Amino acid sequence: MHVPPIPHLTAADPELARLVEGEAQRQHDKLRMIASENYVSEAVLEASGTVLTNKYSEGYAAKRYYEGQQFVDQIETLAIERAKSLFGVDHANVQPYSGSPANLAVYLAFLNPGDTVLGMSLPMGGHLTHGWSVSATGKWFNSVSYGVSRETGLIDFDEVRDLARRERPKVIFAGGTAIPRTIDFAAFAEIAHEVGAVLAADIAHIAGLIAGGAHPTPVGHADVITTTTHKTLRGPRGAMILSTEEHAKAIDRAVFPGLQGGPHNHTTAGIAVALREAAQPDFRDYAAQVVANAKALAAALVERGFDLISGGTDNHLILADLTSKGIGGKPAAKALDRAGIELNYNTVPYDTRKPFDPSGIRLGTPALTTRGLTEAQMPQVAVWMDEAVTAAVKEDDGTLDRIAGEVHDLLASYPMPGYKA
Ligand code: DSN
Repeated sequence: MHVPPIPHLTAADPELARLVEGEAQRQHDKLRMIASENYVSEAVLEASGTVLTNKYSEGYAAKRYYEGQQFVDQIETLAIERAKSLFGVDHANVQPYSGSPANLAVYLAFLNPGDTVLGMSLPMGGHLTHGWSVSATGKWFNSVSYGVSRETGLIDFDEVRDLARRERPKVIFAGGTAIPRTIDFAAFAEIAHEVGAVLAADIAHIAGLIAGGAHPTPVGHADVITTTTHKTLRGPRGAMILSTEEHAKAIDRAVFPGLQGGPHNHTTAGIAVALREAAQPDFRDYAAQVVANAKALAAALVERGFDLISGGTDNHLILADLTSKGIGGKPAAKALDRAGIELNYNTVPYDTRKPFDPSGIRLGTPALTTRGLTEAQMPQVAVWMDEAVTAAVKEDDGTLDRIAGEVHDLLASYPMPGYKA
């Protein structure tokens, strides 16, 4: 049953309530390994589902375009102060609706259409909004991309430096969506500052690890930092932009009125709660455990013949090329889902297949760590993954269903925030 319970929804709209309950049970029964997903606490769920959704608040605290902000101003200020304290920054904007609008605000703050931006290419592990061709950021700006070395799977800083010197970008993005290794923000900063570019660190995937001390911080290196709030940080779906005082006004103006109208106050409240949780000592244990689990799982997968990009992981994320297993990422991901293991198919660097049918899978350990799994369970997870991939090649649905039952039985001992069996 969903927690908090949803009796009013059940009475008013049983059809929708059934779907919500179904999703809650699905999240309970599956080994959720999509690297960008997690389970928020019940406190975050409650804050996100409040009457704050009723309120318009265009503007910023004490400078709004609507009356009645006696409580919303305090809530947004609380979220801002908690973000500043957690990450040790001068300024925080907690209004971006999600990661893509947060990144768009960076463009609006620092570039004009046609200006040059340097970001990691999407198939190498970057994000659409770091200038990829199909995104507005690739269509409206002159986008140049860096990648990773074919041999090591690591960012090639010689390439980044050469591109920056030649193309003179106004903004350089560091970060992405499929980077299994530590991001060297100091190296990016050296290059950005040599060519007079603004360094934007997109820490969406690793914000929780940074807050919990399990990944080096970009603070002190990056001029501006964007992040979603719902990945390793374990808040509601939303985003923040952190910056030095120097860029505070430009960022605020870009978010509102540049790109957005009223902030989603119920989400701001959920972000405030998540930031408070992330400042507690046990969040450091969680962040360390996310990484320990990923390293243990990566080692067990390598032992079972999986070909991991860069050979392993330093963070929460693993990227595997399944070519040597004789299957594409998409059919493997679908088979794994049937086996109770939820992840996504993904391009791998230098992929010869198409993005909608790529060679790889991407997986991560934030959600299963929140459930309480540790290194002790990771070899079993690797065994299930290997068996499921082999079964997918043989189209052996019986094995997939057997694994799904075993996954279900294991997870019965690990409570899920937001659901009561
Ligand atoms: N969709 C996010 C992810 O899965 O990494 C990025 O936008």
